[in-house]
Amino acid sequence: MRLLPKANEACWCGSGKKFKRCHKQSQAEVVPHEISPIRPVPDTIDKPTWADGGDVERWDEPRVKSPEVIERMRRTGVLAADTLAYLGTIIKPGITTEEIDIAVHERAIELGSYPSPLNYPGVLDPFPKSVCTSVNEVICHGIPDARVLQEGDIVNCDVTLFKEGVHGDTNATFYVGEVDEMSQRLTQVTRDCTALGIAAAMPGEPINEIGRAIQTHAEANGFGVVRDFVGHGIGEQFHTDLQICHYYHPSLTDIIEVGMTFTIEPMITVGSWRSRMWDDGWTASTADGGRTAQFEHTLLITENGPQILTTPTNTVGHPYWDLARN
Ligand code: HM4
Ligand code: CO
Ligand code: CO
Repeated sequence: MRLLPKANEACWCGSGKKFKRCHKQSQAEVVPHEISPIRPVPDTIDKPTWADGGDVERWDEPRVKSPEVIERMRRTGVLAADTLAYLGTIIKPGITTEEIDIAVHERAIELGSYPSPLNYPGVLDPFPKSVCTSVNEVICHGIPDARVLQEGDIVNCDVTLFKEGVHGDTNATFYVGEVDEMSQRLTQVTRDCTALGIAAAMPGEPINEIGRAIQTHAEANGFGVVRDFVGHGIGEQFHTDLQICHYYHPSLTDIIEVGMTFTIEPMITVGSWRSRMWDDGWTASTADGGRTAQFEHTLLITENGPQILTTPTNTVGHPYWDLARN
């Protein structure tokens, strides 16, 4: 199913104009801008191994967490969620992605936490900023830079904080001013995919039920599911070996257990789900330049089902992804 018209076909919005004379113009590709120098973190903050140039330490962390680790993860999860919720109040046309980074960096420190992405090793260079900001066709891991957000853009902000020896990871896609109907539909379907994936994370079920629920809803709406990036186990490590695919993968039959903590973070596309990497070694965009959206939560599996650990302080009981309607 193809959702976008060809350049000379009528625009999807019903204006009667050709697509290329109408909404295609809001599809100018995102290009790299200047990246400012790395911001320091005071010595009073507890840091992960990579903060000062060390490697990511990988070890055989238990998938089922102790009650004591879970309590720490609850506290860090709320701080990450509060930081993301705050971003929802400052994202407007005219702000740069670097200003979003400054907000996260300063908040993280105020909260006594380390912004986990900062200096995280990659295939080329370490990630140079404190948050990922992914605009329009950028799928994930966009680096905050001098680009000014334009009316009609969508931007995903992915916040991970490290405090008390554990990480909390959450993201949301925000509208920059008013956005076109297709972007609204994409964002709403992605939010629903995240909710359906979370609802499928029941103890005793195979882990691939999560991706099945997400893929079914995305494809029923004519959208694609990114394959190249997955959800992950999380705890004392930012990313453990546990992978959560957002599409149905028949061989991933590990059973979801009470006490597991992992993220669900589907990336949904208007067009092709295939990705391309920018020369910076981090920024992943859609291969066809179509828009993409994402939402993420850190979850704890309980006897009764999934619990969201990345719920902000003052909106308990409200689905967190509603925050993206700013
Ligand atoms: S690095 N966000 N995310 N994301 N990494 C900076 C910001 C980042 C990731 C990531 C989703 C799944 C897995 C990973 C990962 C190793 C292999 C080093 C553990 O990096 O698994 O990294
Ligand atoms: Co994240
Ligand atoms: Co994540």
